[in-house]
Amino acid sequence: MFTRGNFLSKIIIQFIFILLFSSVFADKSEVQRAQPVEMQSFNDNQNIETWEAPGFKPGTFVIEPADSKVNNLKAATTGSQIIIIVESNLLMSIWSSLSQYQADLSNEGYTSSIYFSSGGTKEQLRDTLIGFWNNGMIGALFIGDLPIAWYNLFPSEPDGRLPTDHYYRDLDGIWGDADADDSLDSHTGNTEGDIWLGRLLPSPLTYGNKSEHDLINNYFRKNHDYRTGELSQPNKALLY
Ligand SMILES: [Ca+2]
Ligand SMILES: [Ca+2]
Repeated sequence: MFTRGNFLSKIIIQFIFILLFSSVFADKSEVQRAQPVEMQSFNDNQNIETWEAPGFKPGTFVIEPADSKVNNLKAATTGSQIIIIVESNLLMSIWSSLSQYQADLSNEGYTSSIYFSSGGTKEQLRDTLIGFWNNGMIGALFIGDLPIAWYNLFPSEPDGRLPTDHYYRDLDGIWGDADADDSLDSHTGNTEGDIWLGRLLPSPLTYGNKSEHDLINNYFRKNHDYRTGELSQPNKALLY
């Protein structure tokens, strides 16, 4: 069952994840002087409505293999597959970073495929993931403005809605929306996560004059440096 306790723990884990990503987006100089206070201000500055994916424009759901646009991206074959889904508008601006990321994953024994997507609903995106999962996907990375799922944890409270990516991790559980207000309100069946999921969502962030693709490219540069031993994580953590 989707109890308040386990849901809250998942939400907290997800927000820690988001906060960690927010710190990795920054330049090295910014990370060196980053303090918990700065991370907190990132969270406080968010208008909860902006989590509706501000650049997201609902419309016809499109998802296609990226190699139809970018010819040096590799397609997954077999093995531990990772699926990377990129907002269509960002694809061409970050393709070299994606190519490096694929090479890094390959060096670690993973296969990966990149898709670009626009429009559609959370249900369509989750159905797509179910298809990938049935063909060996172990995890997925969302980049850019893709549909966000909301869960109405406390229906009687005005701010009872929270975004949750667990919707995209639990692919065989049953998610309900009894009052059809587009906010989930029940979660039953096999509620454990079936894949891992990461989301890089730079559109709510402001950092100097950096564009969304600047922030993503900087993130992947640091990701590559970390995977090749050029960059290490400090022995610090944010707990609350
Ligand atoms: Ca499950
Ligand atoms: Ca609902």
